[in-house]
Amino acid sequence: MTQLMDATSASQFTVREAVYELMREFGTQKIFGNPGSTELPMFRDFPDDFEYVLGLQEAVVVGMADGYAQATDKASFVNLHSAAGVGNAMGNIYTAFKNQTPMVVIAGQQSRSILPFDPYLSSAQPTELPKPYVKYSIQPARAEDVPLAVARAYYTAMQAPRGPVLVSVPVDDWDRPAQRLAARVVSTRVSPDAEVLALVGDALNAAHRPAFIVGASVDRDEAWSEVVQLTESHSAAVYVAPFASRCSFPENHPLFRGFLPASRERIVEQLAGHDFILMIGSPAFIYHTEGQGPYIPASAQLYQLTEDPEIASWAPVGTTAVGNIRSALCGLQERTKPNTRALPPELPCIAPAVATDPMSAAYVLQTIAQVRAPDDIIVEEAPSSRIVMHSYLPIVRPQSFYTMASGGLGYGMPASVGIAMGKPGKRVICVIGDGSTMYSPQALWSAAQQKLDITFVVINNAGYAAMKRFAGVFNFPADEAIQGTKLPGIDFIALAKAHGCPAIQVTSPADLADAIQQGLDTKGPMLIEAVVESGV
Ligand SMILES: Cc1ncc(C[n+]2csc(CCOP(=O)(O)OP(=O)(O)O)c2C)c(N)n1
Repeated sequence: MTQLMDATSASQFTVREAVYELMREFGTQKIFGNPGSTELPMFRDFPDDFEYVLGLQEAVVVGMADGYAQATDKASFVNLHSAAGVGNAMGNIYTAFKNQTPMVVIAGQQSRSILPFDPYLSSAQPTELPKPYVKYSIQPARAEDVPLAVARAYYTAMQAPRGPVLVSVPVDDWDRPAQRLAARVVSTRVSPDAEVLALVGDALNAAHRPAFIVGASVDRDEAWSEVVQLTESHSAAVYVAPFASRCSFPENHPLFRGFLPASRERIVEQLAGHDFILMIGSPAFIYHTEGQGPYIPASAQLYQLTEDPEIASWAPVGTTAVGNIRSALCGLQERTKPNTRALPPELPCIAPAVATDPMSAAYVLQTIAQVRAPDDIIVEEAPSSRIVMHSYLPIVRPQSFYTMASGGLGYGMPASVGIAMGKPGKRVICVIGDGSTMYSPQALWSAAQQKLDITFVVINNAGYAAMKRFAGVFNFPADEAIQGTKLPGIDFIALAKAHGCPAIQVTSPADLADAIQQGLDTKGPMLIEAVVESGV
C-alpha cells in the first residue's frame, strides 16, 4: 500500500502520490481505464482504497465513466493509453461533451526524453487530439506541474457547463517528486442575472398560453420539483426538448404534452397557439434535418434558461438567462402572479400495443413498463424505438432516464454499467437495439465482473431500422434496400455468455414478461434478446 506523507513532508511526495491524494480529497477513488505501457508507473503501489475499473475497449471505459459521473454528480477519472486509446474513446468523449458530463481523462504519453524521436505509442499532439470535444486539455511543461494540471482539469470539468477534460502525462513523470496539493472549494454554479430573469418572469405572468420545453439540465440540476411547481402555478403545457438525454418532467403529469421532434417546421407546428415559450435547460433547438421558415410560431416569444453561454449565444431568437437552472426556476416562482388560465388541451389517448407474432417494439416497451418498478432506471439506445418508447414506456421519476445527447452509438451499454455502479441498490434496464449492442458489447463483461443488477433488453429487429426510416427524409422510395443496414447472423445469447452474462432469447410475446421479470429478479446482469418484426 502507498504510504502517503503528511503535509509537513510534502516535498517527498511523488507525482503519483500527489495525484492520488488529490483524487481522495475530491472524493473520487475509482479510475475507469484500459492501461498500456505508457501508464504502468501510474499504478505502482496502487492504493488499497482505490479501484481500477477495467473496460475491455476504450469506448466502454469512457461510457462507463460517463454513466458513473452522471449517477454520482461528480467528475469521474479515466485512464487511456496514449493516442491509440484516446482514438478508440473519441466517440464517447464526444458524447460526454454533448452530455455535459464532467470527466478527467488522464492519457498516457511516452517519456519526455524520447519524444523528439516520435517513439512507439506516443501521441504527437496530445492536447489537440481530443479537440474540440474537451473543455480543456494540457500536457504539463514539467513533471511537478502534473498535480496542478489535474486539479485545474477537475475544476474546469465541474464548472457549468460541465464536460470532459484531458491531461496528457509522460510516463516518466509519475515517479518524480511533487508538492502535495490540497483540494480547494471552487464554486461551480453561477446565478442568472436578476434583470434578465425579471424580463422572463414578467413575460410569463403576461402570457395567455405558456409552453415550457424541458431539457436534460433540469434533471442534472435536480430541479424536478421546481419545474413541476412552476408548471402548475402557470398551467403551462410541458414538452420535452428534441433528443433530451435525461427526463426532466413526469411524463404522466396532467400538464405533460409530449415530445418535440428535431425538425424546425414540425416544432413550429406542434407549438402552434402558444404565445410564450420557455426553454428550460435545453438548446433552442437541436435539429436533425434541414428546415426552413420561422423557428417558433409567429404568435410566440421565445425565452430560454441555460447554464451554457455557448448555447445561449447561438439561439436564433429570444431572450436568454444564463445560470443555474434550479436558481432560475426558483427566481421565476418568486415572481409568479396568480392567474386564471385554462388548462391546455389534453393529449389523445394511445391504444395499447397488442401481442403479435413476431412482436412489435411497442409491445416490448409496454411490457417493460408493466414489469418495471417506477424507480428502476431506464437507459435507452434503440434509435427507431425511441419515439415508440415515448408512448409506451413513460418515465415518471427523477434520475431514472439516461441516453446520449450526441447521437453517437456505443454509449448505452457501458453507461448502464457506470450508472449501476454509481447508484447501488437501483435496478437498471438498458433498452438497446441489436445494432447499437454491437458498438461496445464488452460492457457485458464489465457488468458481469462488477455483478451489477442490469437487465439488457436487446430489441432485435435484424438491422439498422432507423437508417431505413431516415432514408425517407432523402426521398428514397419505401421499397429501396438501403446499403449496410441488414444485420443477419448475430448470436446475442452466445455473445452475452462469452462475456460471462446469462441470456435468454424471447420470440413469443407470451414469454416476454416472465423473461424480463427474471432479468430484474436475477442478481447480476442478464441479457434478454427480444426478437421483433424486422425493421429493414
Ligand atoms: C457511432 C455511430 N455510428 C453510426 C450511426 C448511424 N446510425 C444511427 S441509428 C443506426 C442504427 C442503429 O441500429 P439499432 O441499434 O439496431 O436500432 P434500430 O435503428 O434498429 O432501432 C445507425 C447505424 C450513429 N448514430 N453512431
